[in-house]
Amino acid sequence: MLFHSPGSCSNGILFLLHELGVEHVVQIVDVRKREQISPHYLDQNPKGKVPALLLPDGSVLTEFQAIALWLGSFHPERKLWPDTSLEQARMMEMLDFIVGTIHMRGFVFLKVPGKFHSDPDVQKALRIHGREQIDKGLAVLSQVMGDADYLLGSFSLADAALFYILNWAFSEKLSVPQNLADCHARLWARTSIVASHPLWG
Ligand SMILES: N[C@@H](CCC(=O)N[C@@H](CS)C(=O)NCC(=O)O)C(=O)O
Repeated sequence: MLFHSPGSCSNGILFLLHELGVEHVVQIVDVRKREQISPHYLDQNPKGKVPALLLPDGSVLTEFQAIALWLGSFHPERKLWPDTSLEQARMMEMLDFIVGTIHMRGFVFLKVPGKFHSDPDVQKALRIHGREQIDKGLAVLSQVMGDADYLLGSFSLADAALFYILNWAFSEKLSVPQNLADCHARLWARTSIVASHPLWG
């Protein structure tokens, strides 16, 4: 079972579940309604974040990169998790950059500066800082991707992370390098869920 908030980073994990054809149930934990801090959810996931995956053994797996890696291992023939240690390191490097830097140091400041400070001037400064991190981050991703169809050449776990941050970039009306925008359209074309579906938010 996926604990999911439509429109959040758990969109990337929802995307992967569909991409890999992994049977799953979605439990909505709407962060816009603060459902992530309900005692019931905190009982399952004391971190109070989504995404989280309830595994068949009853344990809960958290953190985007860890969940993506675990799902990728379901279908070794798809080679979503590469064979060599250098390629694996490159994959982690990319996932960590997207989640740890572009999401956590960019979009969090741009979208929810009120989490950090109540002063409107400080919030404005945080938004500017977040925006700079995102612009720099997207430029790096664009350079890494170059002329390829997907971030690391062929489709990989890193594209699931790219998917959710580009959803945010477009909903925030940011400018997105053309090769990333083209990749985003390719990713949408892979999923069976239409963009307007309430699960995407
Ligand atoms: N490091 C976590 C970050 C997850 C995260 O920040 N999720 C956001 C939604 S995009 C959330 O649950 N926010 C609720 C909150 O911070 O209270 C991961 O990689 O999964």
